[in-house]
Amino acid sequence: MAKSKFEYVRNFELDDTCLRNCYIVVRLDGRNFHKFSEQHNFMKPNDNRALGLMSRSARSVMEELEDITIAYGQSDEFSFVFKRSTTWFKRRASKLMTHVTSQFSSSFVYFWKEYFAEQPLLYPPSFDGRVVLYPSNRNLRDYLSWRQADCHINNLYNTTFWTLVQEGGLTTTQAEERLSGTQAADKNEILFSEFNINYNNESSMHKKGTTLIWEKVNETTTKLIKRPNEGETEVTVTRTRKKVTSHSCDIIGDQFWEEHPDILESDQ
Ligand code: DGT
Ligand code: MG
Ligand code: MG
Ligand code: MG
Ligand code: MG
Repeated sequence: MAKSKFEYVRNFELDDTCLRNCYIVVRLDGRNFHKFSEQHNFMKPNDNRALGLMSRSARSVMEELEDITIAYGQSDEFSFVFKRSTTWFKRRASKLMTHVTSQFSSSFVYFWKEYFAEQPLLYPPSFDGRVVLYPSNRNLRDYLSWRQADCHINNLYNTTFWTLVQEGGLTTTQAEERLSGTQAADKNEILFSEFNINYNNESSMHKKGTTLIWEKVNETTTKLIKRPNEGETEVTVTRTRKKVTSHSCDIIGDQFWEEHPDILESDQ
């Protein structure tokens, strides 16, 4: 087919192919969720409807897009890890990033009612996205550890802050002053000695965030089978299916990775 004289504009497109052998991580984060959470009456410090909707949307990303082996989310962010050997969309960063963020955003709106029943969605939310490449298993694990450590630090702060306000009667300014310069041990101590709260017993989803992976699960169904001269008989059929499963566990230590050896591909 003859080319038009306009065809040359294609050459203005930049190559953004992700380096081979690297894990491709796409992290998205809610735009201005400080305001979004206030306007939609999120519970403080953690709103289980919002966290549930984030995870539901992340599951939709994993189910609809190719080659995502693990996703980790907390607060208004989610990270998606493409396997290091993926060739999906020729590893083009912009394609991978925009597919993840748009699939996530549309799912967030699509499933809103399932999680927020009586709370209407007041305006269309949006999420930013970025791509980061990690060349080794150690780097990838350190990335995920960084996000989980961030979750822990923020949750301990927010839990103590809102306990001081909601149960201790402090203003938000007073609570901020009270916590300025405190270490983790100080916050644990405030919760325990002043409010009889053992931080260890707080919800693991709030402390650890949410990790989504693919796992084989057995599904048993019953089927009606017609046999000649016997009429219909009911048989049970078990098949294994890969499903996205959700975990609120430590992913910094080795145990999680030893229990799920398929997530990482070997370093070469
Ligand atoms: P950005 O990301 O630069 O556009 O701005 P923000 O406002 O989204 O800031 P970010 O992402 O650093 O912080 C997340 C905000 O979302 C933070 O203000 C707290 C809020 N948020 C996230 N999850 C919850 C929740 O479960 N409950 C409440 N009350 N707020 C939440
Ligand atoms: Mg931010
Ligand atoms: Mg945000
Ligand atoms: Mg955030
Ligand atoms: Mg098209």
